[in-house]
Amino acid sequence: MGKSNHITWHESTVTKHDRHQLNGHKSCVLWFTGLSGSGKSTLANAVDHMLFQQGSQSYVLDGDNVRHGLNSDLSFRDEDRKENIRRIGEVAKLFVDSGQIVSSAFISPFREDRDLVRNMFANEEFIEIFLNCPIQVCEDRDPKGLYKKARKGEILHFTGISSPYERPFYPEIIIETNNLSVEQSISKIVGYLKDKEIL
Ligand code: PPS
Repeated sequence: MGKSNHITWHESTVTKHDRHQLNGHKSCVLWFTGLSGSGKSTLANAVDHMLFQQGSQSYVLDGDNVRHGLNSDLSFRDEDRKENIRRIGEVAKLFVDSGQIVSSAFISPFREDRDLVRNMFANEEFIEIFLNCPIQVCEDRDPKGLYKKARKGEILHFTGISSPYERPFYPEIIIETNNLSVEQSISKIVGYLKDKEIL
């Protein structure tokens, strides 16, 4: 079933700009992408914590968590990952409309799907952060023991093992998480946000 023809868009009385003025910063999505174990949740939460402590409006959307609820009907097959990312893009857009800085931590392995989300936003609102970490390092970290299971064939369609990861061509930020500490990574992201006058 497609979209109904009988729905009408209502503009909000309070605009995004009004919310930016109240919050003292602009809103955007920090779209973390990378392999399992590359540090997406760690960095997204660290940025969120830092922003929260300084009084900014911020929130984390995390792959594992969202798949417990909103997207619990989706598997890790390509078409379901696509739908996963599309829905998250729409959710992130609502958060950005509400004036927040959203840190989203999804593998989001397909370029086309990430670009679909990018196109939901104004240019400066979508900040793709590629966590560039060799798969050997992610596999050595294996924080949830998933690589081990994937190697044994106990998890199918596992990113980097039995399902592809497409690196972004032109991410706004690249972080080599095997070379930078969490603090160094956060200051790189905050530096970017200040340069772009989001903070
Ligand atoms: S995706 O590709 O963007 O739709 O994936 P995402 O929603 O971010 O979910 C990734 C987390 O799910 C766990 N998990 C798997 N990851 C990759 N491939 C397979 N087959 C898989 N099965 C379960 C895993 O904990 C991922 O979390 P991270 O934080 O990336 O390790």
